[in-house]
Amino acid sequence: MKLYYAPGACSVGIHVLLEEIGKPYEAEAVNLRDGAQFKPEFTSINPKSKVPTLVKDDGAVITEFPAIATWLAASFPEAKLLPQGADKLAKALEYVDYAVATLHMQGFSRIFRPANYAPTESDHEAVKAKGEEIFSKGLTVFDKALEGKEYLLGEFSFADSALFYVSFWWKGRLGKELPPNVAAHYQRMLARPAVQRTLKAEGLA
Ligand SMILES: N[C@@H](CCC(=O)N[C@@H](CS)C(=O)NCC(=O)O)C(=O)O
Repeated sequence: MKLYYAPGACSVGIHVLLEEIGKPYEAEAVNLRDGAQFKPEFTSINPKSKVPTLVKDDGAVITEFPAIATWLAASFPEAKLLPQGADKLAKALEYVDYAVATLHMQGFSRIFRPANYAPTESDHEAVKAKGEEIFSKGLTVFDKALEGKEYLLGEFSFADSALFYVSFWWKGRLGKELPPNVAAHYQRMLARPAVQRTLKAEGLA
């Protein structure tokens, strides 16, 4: 397997899952700042120009965080990343989709790329504020989901890697406070050897 990632990007969540699984894999950094994601070397693998991108051992390519995370969890059952039963699996996918499609794509994208939402610079602060509002509301939902639990499904699962990367962005990159249960979850994640290895490998430790 080969993971294309960018240090500290959402791909960090997939990197964590690969470390949790512990099977051999390659990891190649894509320099998003230099636009490497738009160059033919990368678009020939993922024409969407996005990380994470996973190339399987048979050469097939998987894109989109929820798809990669689900495939990894389902393909390596011994790592116990896949919640058992339809109800728990649906819940895990619900959490992953909320982290990726709402907190990341709707919230964080506004905070980091306000120009994509408003061409006029004087509107950018309002766009960022909207992004923070979406992100904060999302964290509140996760905080409630974590009540009385160590991990989102009780036991650690692939869903936790999605909450980890958005928590990392909020706390680790923006320096903002996480609500209490999410903060405790973030600390629990940081204590996991797989997370520590990932952060070190991405130069973020
Ligand atoms: N919906 C995608 C989002 C992936 C995504 O937005 N990745 C960002 C990094 S966090 C990226 O590759 N950005 C490069 C760009 O937009 O040029 C997924 O679930 O994987």
